[in-house]
Amino acid sequence: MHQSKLNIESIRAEFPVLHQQVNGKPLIYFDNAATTQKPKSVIHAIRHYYEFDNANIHRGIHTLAERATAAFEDTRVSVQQFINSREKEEIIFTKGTTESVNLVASSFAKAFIKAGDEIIISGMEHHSNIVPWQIVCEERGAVLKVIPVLDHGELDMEAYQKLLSAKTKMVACVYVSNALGTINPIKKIIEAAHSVGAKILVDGAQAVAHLDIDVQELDCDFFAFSAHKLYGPTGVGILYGKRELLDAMPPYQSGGEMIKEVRFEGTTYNEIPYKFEAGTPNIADVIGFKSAIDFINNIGKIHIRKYENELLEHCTNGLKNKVTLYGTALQKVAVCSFVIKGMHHFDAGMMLDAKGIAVRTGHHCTQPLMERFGIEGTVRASFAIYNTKEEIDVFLEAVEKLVK
Ligand code: 7TS
Repeated sequence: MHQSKLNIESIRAEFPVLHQQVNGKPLIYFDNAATTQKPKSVIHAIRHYYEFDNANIHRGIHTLAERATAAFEDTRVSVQQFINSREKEEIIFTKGTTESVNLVASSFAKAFIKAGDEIIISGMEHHSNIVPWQIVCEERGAVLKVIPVLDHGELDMEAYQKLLSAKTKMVACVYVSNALGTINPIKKIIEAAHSVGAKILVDGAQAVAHLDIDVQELDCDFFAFSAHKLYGPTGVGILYGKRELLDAMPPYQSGGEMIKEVRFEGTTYNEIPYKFEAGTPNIADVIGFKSAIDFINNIGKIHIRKYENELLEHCTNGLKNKVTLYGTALQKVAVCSFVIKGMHHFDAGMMLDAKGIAVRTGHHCTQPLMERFGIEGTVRASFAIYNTKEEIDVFLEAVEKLVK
């Protein structure tokens, strides 16, 4: 579909938050990699649940409990279809990518990682895909290896091949970098991990809103993401895992819901996914998430990708000769990360905010990556389906003034 065929104005009309002034200027929201805004359908679904269906799930036989349970489980099926997992039981609700990674790190490690084993991560991971593995290594005497990052913000695939060995038990790698926008060759990374018998966790937090995801086609062992980065609510995350692994892994948290039978002599655990869903979950927001998936499906990822690529190209061309861009890989999502010569990124962020423009500044929870480039942080503009070229023009003019 050509840009003119996507009706961006009617898409924008779905997002109440966009229609306001900030510091006396129309809001320009370019912090979508941190979290996206929510369409009315998501807000309404959450509100509807609290106004009509609020009840705890999986345990009551009364009507409200049945309605709440059905809506909650409907989202699981939507997610299953959205990422094409074989079974809906392979979809586990967590509170975000961070919790999904922690679940795997903690539980997979207990079952499968021993002293001397090696875990590989990349040099462009978000802290949430670094620190849990550092803790695993400390606790189990395993060794952490890191795939280096090349100058354009791409992974050094030759170096990755050399890091892999029979000792590698887990590769945990980001699909799309939040700080640079790089789309990593994840299929090759997965195949290489499997060729030495390692398992692989893909951090899909920045990928799902922009790229088609088919976990069976990718053949990844685990895939983690957060609802709030794809027009859904905060406090909901997904962990996809292959059944045979999830079945073999011990519970991550324990309490209600995750048990089959509790006796003081010993407890048996529930089947997946419930084994990994202890306690009352974030029912309202899980239900709201289904509307976010519907929103994306109604537009179509292919159209989203195409339109966002136009925004990326427009912004990159405008910034190219004015600032230092970080992340110039050939394959990118719509993220522009840059530094203005002689100006601290925080100051740039504050001056842009004064013009109603919301960008992220700092290290983006990727301190080792910033260190790799010898910087403390960047200014990051990241785009979503409701952004426009006109907004980018206002932004470019503001950046131009800062450069001068
Ligand atoms: N992995 C990646 C690649 C991310 O971009 C983020 C969040 C996370 C993991 C953690 O997700 P959470 O939902 O559990 O917090 N990234 C960002 C960001 O770039 N700016 O704010 C949050």
